[in-house]
Amino acid sequence: MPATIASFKIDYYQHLSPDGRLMGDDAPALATDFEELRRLYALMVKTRVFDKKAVALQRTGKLGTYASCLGHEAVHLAIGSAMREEDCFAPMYREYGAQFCRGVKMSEVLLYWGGDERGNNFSGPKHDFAWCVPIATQCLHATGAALAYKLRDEKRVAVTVVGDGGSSKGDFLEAMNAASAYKLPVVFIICNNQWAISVPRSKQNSAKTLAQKGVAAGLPSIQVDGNDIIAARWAMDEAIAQARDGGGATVIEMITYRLSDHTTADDATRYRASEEVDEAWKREPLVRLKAYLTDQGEWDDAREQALQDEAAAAVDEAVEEYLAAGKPPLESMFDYMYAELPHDLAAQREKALEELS
Ligand SMILES: Cc1ncc(C[n+]2csc(CCOP(=O)(O)OP(=O)(O)O)c2C)c(N)n1
Repeated sequence: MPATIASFKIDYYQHLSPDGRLMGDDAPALATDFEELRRLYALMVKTRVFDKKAVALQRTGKLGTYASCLGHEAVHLAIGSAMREEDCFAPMYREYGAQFCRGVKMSEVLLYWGGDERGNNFSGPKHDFAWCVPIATQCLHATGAALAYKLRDEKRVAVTVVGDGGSSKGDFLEAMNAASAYKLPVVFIICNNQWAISVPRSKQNSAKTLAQKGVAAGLPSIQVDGNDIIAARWAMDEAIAQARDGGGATVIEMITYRLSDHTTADDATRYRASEEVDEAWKREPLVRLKAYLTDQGEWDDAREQALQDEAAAAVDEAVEEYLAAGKPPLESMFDYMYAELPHDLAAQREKALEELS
């Protein structure tokens, strides 16, 4: 009979039920920090209002292809609100809520999807990575940044997000392995929204959880209800504190649902049952937190209306700023890749400017 030399379990954390009730009696302190919960709710609402406007701009030809974050707001706000300014975020391409928390401007997100690289030159956290469209490569960037922090003896943490689909990529597995081997200050979030474009979670992997991929790398790994901001933020706080204190990396699989099309170039009705989407709307993060706050006497219709007005005004202002930005200078496409431009590109730059003048 074989001896068991290793076994593992994956814990699942949820504190707020879909109808906004606290479950169990072990909720973290955030559950009664109503000021912070209201702040997070406001940021989630602003992110959603922004998202809706961005889709509308694409539909009217004023924006390029856009990746909606509808339904992911609690995941993103948990990430952004748990990080410190000096930490480093390596996002994929739809974590706007996290980026807004870190000082990225709405107009910068619009510039990026409008095809203008100035949208990557964040006015907020200059040391954060730009959006990463190649799937999962950002995980290696985060591990690299974390290695630098460790070598320099800086108490900074790198945080990265990968999708359920992205968690199948070698880059993700290699990044976790290196983080484990060198005990690096990095947090890996798997944003499991159940779909990798048209491929459902059930066809991506037969493992019970995606979190257990972290177990193979030797990292503490958990699953969290990613539509429950209280659970998601608690998990982020714990993982970031551990990383900052020298305790190494954590993997958090956040369970959520992509309520939108993958991008504005996609039509999810072609591969996804409407019943599934209807069910997912019943678990979405904003209604859940609003119900909880209202039930606690910490939210009401007047506050909601004021917030919606404020969000609409902020988004309108960002759209105006974006539309007024004009074209970037021609030479900018040559200027930021190399410290010293190679001769052939220098010649192309000169010719381009000549032809334009
Ligand atoms: C290396 C690479 N391969 C393929 C693609 C095309 N692609 C873009 S998004 C996507 C699916 C990503 O799904 P997931 O990781 O679950 O993230 P989600 O967009 O659902 O949040 C694919 C395959 C890509 N961008 N990069």
